[in-house]
Amino acid sequence: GAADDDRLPLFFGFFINPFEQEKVKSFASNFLKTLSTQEAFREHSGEFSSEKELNLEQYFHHEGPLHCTTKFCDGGKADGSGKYALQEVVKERYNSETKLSLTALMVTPRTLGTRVALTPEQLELWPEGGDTDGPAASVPGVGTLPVGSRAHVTLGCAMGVEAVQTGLDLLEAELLLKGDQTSDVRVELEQGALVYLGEGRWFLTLKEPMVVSAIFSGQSA
Ligand code: 2AM
Repeated sequence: GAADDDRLPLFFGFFINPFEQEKVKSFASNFLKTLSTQEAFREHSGEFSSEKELNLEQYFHHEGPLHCTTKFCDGGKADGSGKYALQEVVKERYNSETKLSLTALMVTPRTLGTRVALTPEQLELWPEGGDTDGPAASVPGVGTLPVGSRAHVTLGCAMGVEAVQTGLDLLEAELLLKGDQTSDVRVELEQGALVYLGEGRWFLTLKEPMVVSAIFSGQSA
Protein backbone atom coordinates (compact mmCIF):
# COMPACT_ATOMS: atom_id res chain seq x y z
CA GLY A 1 0.00 0.00 0.00
CA ALA A 2 0.89 3.69 -0.19
CA ALA A 3 2.05 3.52 3.42
CA ASP A 4 5.00 1.36 2.34
CA ASP A 5 5.98 3.52 -0.65
CA ASP A 6 8.70 6.11 -0.47
CA ARG A 7 6.35 8.84 -1.47
CA LEU A 8 3.57 9.72 0.92
CA PRO A 9 0.02 10.30 -0.28
CA LEU A 10 -1.66 13.68 -0.34
CA PHE A 11 -3.72 12.45 2.60
CA PHE A 12 -4.84 9.37 4.54
CA GLY A 13 -8.47 8.89 5.42
CA PHE A 14 -11.62 6.78 5.48
CA PHE A 15 -13.09 6.57 1.97
CA ILE A 16 -16.82 5.97 1.86
CA ASN A 17 -17.88 2.99 -0.23
CA PRO A 18 -18.81 4.32 -3.73
CA PHE A 19 -22.29 2.76 -3.52
CA GLU A 20 -22.97 4.39 -0.18
CA GLN A 21 -21.76 7.80 -1.33
CA GLU A 22 -25.06 8.23 -3.14
CA LYS A 23 -26.96 7.59 0.09
CA VAL A 24 -25.02 10.35 1.82
CA LYS A 25 -25.32 12.77 -1.11
CA SER A 26 -29.05 12.32 -1.45
CA PHE A 27 -29.54 12.66 2.29
CA ALA A 28 -27.64 15.95 2.16
CA SER A 29 -29.50 17.24 -0.85
CA ASN A 30 -32.85 16.41 0.76
CA PHE A 31 -31.70 18.24 3.85
CA LEU A 32 -30.74 21.31 1.78
CA LYS A 33 -34.22 21.26 0.22
CA THR A 34 -35.84 21.10 3.65
CA LEU A 35 -33.57 23.80 5.04
CA SER A 36 -34.39 26.14 2.14
CA THR A 37 -38.08 25.94 2.96
CA GLN A 38 -37.65 26.79 6.66
CA GLU A 39 -38.90 30.24 7.57
CA ALA A 40 -36.01 30.62 10.02
CA PHE A 41 -33.52 29.86 7.29
CA ARG A 42 -35.12 32.19 4.77
CA GLU A 43 -34.81 35.04 7.24
CA HIS A 44 -31.05 34.49 7.27
CA SER A 45 -30.45 33.55 3.63
CA GLY A 46 -28.80 36.92 3.04
CA GLU A 47 -25.87 35.53 5.03
CA PHE A 48 -25.17 33.20 2.09
CA SER A 49 -25.73 35.41 -0.88
CA SER A 50 -27.27 38.72 -1.76
CA GLU A 51 -29.15 37.09 -4.63
CA LYS A 52 -32.90 36.95 -4.14
CA GLU A 53 -33.24 33.30 -5.10
CA LEU A 54 -30.67 31.24 -3.20
CA ASN A 55 -30.32 27.68 -4.50
CA LEU A 56 -28.34 25.83 -1.84
CA GLU A 57 -27.77 22.77 -4.00
CA GLN A 58 -26.05 24.86 -6.65
CA TYR A 59 -24.26 26.92 -4.02
CA PHE A 60 -21.99 24.03 -2.92
CA HIS A 61 -19.54 22.18 -5.17
CA HIS A 62 -17.73 18.91 -4.63
CA GLU A 63 -15.44 16.70 -6.66
CA GLY A 64 -13.79 13.39 -5.88
CA PRO A 65 -14.60 10.58 -3.46
CA LEU A 66 -16.35 11.33 -0.18
CA HIS A 67 -13.97 10.72 2.70
CA CYS A 68 -12.99 11.61 6.22
CA THR A 69 -9.37 12.81 6.23
CA THR A 70 -7.27 11.44 9.09
CA LYS A 71 -3.83 12.81 8.17
CA PHE A 72 -3.15 15.49 5.58
CA CYS A 73 0.41 14.68 4.42
CA ASP A 74 0.80 16.88 1.37
CA GLY A 75 3.11 14.24 -0.12
CA GLY A 76 5.29 14.37 3.00
CA LYS A 77 5.55 18.14 3.31
CA ALA A 78 3.12 18.33 6.24
CA ASP A 79 4.54 18.04 9.76
CA GLY A 80 4.58 14.53 11.18
CA SER A 81 3.40 12.82 8.01
CA GLY A 82 6.33 10.40 7.77
CA LYS A 83 5.92 9.47 11.41
CA TYR A 84 2.19 8.91 10.90
CA ALA A 85 2.65 6.65 7.87
CA LEU A 86 5.23 4.51 9.66
CA GLN A 87 2.95 3.63 12.57
CA GLU A 88 2.11 -0.07 12.82
CA VAL A 89 -1.59 0.67 13.17
CA VAL A 90 -1.58 2.68 9.93
CA LYS A 91 0.22 -0.09 8.03
CA GLU A 92 -1.96 -2.83 9.51
CA ARG A 93 -5.25 -1.13 8.82
CA TYR A 94 -4.31 0.16 5.37
CA ASN A 95 -7.01 -0.93 2.88
CA SER A 96 -9.22 -2.37 5.61
CA GLU A 97 -12.94 -1.80 5.93
CA THR A 98 -14.68 0.00 8.77
CA LYS A 99 -18.07 1.61 9.51
CA LEU A 100 -18.26 5.37 9.78
CA SER A 101 -20.95 6.93 11.92
CA LEU A 102 -22.17 10.28 10.59
CA THR A 103 -23.95 12.06 13.43
CA ALA A 104 -24.63 15.59 12.23
CA LEU A 105 -24.93 17.76 9.14
CA MET A 106 -23.52 21.26 9.06
CA VAL A 107 -24.17 24.09 6.63
CA THR A 108 -22.29 27.39 6.67
CA PRO A 109 -21.85 30.07 4.00
CA ARG A 110 -18.52 28.35 3.23
CA THR A 111 -19.03 24.62 3.61
CA LEU A 112 -21.44 21.69 3.77
CA GLY A 113 -20.29 18.66 5.75
CA THR A 114 -21.06 15.89 8.19
CA ARG A 115 -19.61 15.30 11.60
CA VAL A 116 -18.01 11.86 12.00
CA ALA A 117 -18.11 10.21 15.42
CA LEU A 118 -14.91 8.15 15.42
CA THR A 119 -14.87 4.92 17.44
CA PRO A 120 -11.98 4.30 19.87
CA GLU A 121 -10.49 1.96 17.28
CA GLN A 122 -10.76 4.58 14.53
CA LEU A 123 -9.23 7.16 16.88
CA GLU A 124 -6.06 5.06 16.85
CA LEU A 125 -5.67 6.32 13.27
CA TRP A 126 -6.31 9.93 14.25
CA PRO A 127 -2.96 11.72 14.26
CA GLU A 128 -1.42 13.60 17.13
CA GLY A 129 -2.54 17.18 16.66
CA GLY A 130 -5.24 16.08 14.22
CA ASP A 131 -7.70 18.54 15.74
CA THR A 132 -5.35 21.45 16.22
CA ASP A 133 -2.79 21.29 13.39
CA GLY A 134 -2.35 23.76 10.56
CA PRO A 135 -5.02 26.42 10.16
CA ALA A 136 -7.01 24.91 13.07
CA ALA A 137 -4.37 26.26 15.45
CA SER A 138 -5.99 29.67 15.10
CA VAL A 139 -9.49 28.54 16.18
CA PRO A 140 -9.79 29.92 19.74
CA GLY A 141 -10.49 27.22 22.32
CA VAL A 142 -9.90 24.31 19.94
CA GLY A 143 -7.72 22.56 22.54
CA THR A 144 -10.71 22.20 24.89
CA LEU A 145 -12.67 19.94 22.53
CA PRO A 146 -12.58 16.13 22.76
CA VAL A 147 -10.05 14.36 20.54
CA GLY A 148 -11.46 13.70 17.08
CA SER A 149 -13.78 16.73 17.09
CA ARG A 150 -12.48 17.80 13.70
CA ALA A 151 -13.42 14.48 12.04
CA HIS A 152 -15.80 15.19 9.16
CA VAL A 153 -16.77 14.49 5.58
CA THR A 154 -16.73 17.50 3.27
CA LEU A 155 -19.81 17.35 1.05
CA GLY A 156 -19.40 20.69 -0.64
CA CYS A 157 -17.70 24.06 -0.63
CA ALA A 158 -18.87 27.46 -1.78
CA MET A 159 -17.12 28.97 -4.78
CA GLY A 160 -13.49 29.74 -4.02
CA VAL A 161 -13.46 27.90 -0.66
CA GLU A 162 -10.98 25.06 0.03
CA ALA A 163 -12.11 21.78 1.62
CA VAL A 164 -9.84 22.30 4.62
CA GLN A 165 -12.41 24.90 5.75
CA THR A 166 -15.04 22.25 6.63
CA GLY A 167 -13.06 20.99 9.61
CA LEU A 168 -12.51 24.53 10.82
CA ASP A 169 -16.22 25.32 10.52
CA LEU A 170 -17.01 22.12 12.41
CA LEU A 171 -14.64 22.97 15.28
CA GLU A 172 -16.16 26.43 15.50
CA ALA A 173 -19.70 24.98 15.50
CA GLU A 174 -18.81 22.50 18.24
CA LEU A 175 -17.34 25.26 20.38
CA LEU A 176 -20.55 27.26 19.97
CA LEU A 177 -22.70 24.23 20.78
CA LYS A 178 -20.64 23.55 23.89
CA GLY A 179 -20.77 27.16 25.05
CA ASP A 180 -23.52 28.98 26.90
CA GLN A 181 -24.74 30.87 23.86
CA THR A 182 -27.60 28.47 23.27
CA SER A 183 -29.36 29.40 20.07
CA ASP A 184 -32.90 30.74 20.20
CA VAL A 185 -33.57 29.28 16.81
CA ARG A 186 -34.23 25.58 17.09
CA VAL A 187 -36.40 23.63 14.68
CA GLU A 188 -37.42 20.02 15.19
CA LEU A 189 -37.18 18.23 11.85
CA GLU A 190 -37.91 14.64 10.96
CA GLN A 191 -34.15 13.99 10.72
CA GLY A 192 -33.29 15.66 14.01
CA ALA A 193 -32.85 18.99 15.79
CA LEU A 194 -31.72 21.90 13.67
CA VAL A 195 -30.09 24.84 15.44
CA TYR A 196 -28.91 28.17 14.15
CA LEU A 197 -25.48 29.21 15.40
CA GLY A 198 -25.40 32.71 13.94
CA GLU A 199 -23.58 34.08 10.88
CA GLY A 200 -25.26 31.65 8.50
CA ARG A 201 -24.23 28.55 10.42
CA TRP A 202 -26.78 25.71 10.76
CA PHE A 203 -26.29 22.47 12.60
CA LEU A 204 -28.52 19.40 12.39
CA THR A 205 -27.93 16.71 15.01
CA LEU A 206 -29.28 13.49 13.55
CA LYS A 207 -31.79 11.43 15.54
CA GLU A 208 -30.25 8.32 14.06
CA PRO A 209 -26.62 8.39 12.95
CA MET A 210 -26.07 7.47 9.33
CA VAL A 211 -23.73 4.49 9.20
CA VAL A 212 -21.71 3.92 6.04
CA SER A 213 -18.99 1.49 5.14
CA ALA A 214 -15.57 2.93 4.34
CA ILE A 215 -12.00 1.86 3.55
CA PHE A 216 -9.00 3.30 5.39
CA SER A 217 -6.58 4.26 2.65
CA GLY A 218 -4.55 7.05 1.08
CA GLN A 219 -5.01 9.26 -1.93
CA SER A 220 -2.23 10.74 -4.01
CA ALA A 221 -2.45 14.17 -5.59
P1 2AM B 1 -11.26 17.85 3.93
O1 2AM B 1 -10.66 16.83 4.82
O2 2AM B 1 -12.13 18.79 4.62
O3 2AM B 1 -12.03 17.23 2.78
C1 2AM B 1 -7.04 17.05 0.08
O4 2AM B 1 -6.98 18.44 -0.02
C2 2AM B 1 -7.80 16.65 1.33
O5 2AM B 1 -7.09 17.01 2.50
C3 2AM B 1 -9.16 17.27 1.46
O6 2AM B 1 -9.98 16.23 1.84
C4 2AM B 1 -8.99 18.37 2.49
O7 2AM B 1 -10.07 18.74 3.30
C5 2AM B 1 -7.83 17.87 3.31
N1 2AM B 1 -6.96 18.97 3.70
C6 2AM B 1 -6.41 19.91 2.91
N2 2AM B 1 -5.60 20.72 3.60
C7 2AM B 1 -5.62 20.30 4.88
C8 2AM B 1 -4.98 20.72 6.09
N3 2AM B 1 -4.14 21.75 6.13
N4 2AM B 1 -5.27 20.04 7.22
C9 2AM B 1 -6.10 18.99 7.21
N5 2AM B 1 -6.73 18.55 6.10
C10 2AM B 1 -6.50 19.18 4.95
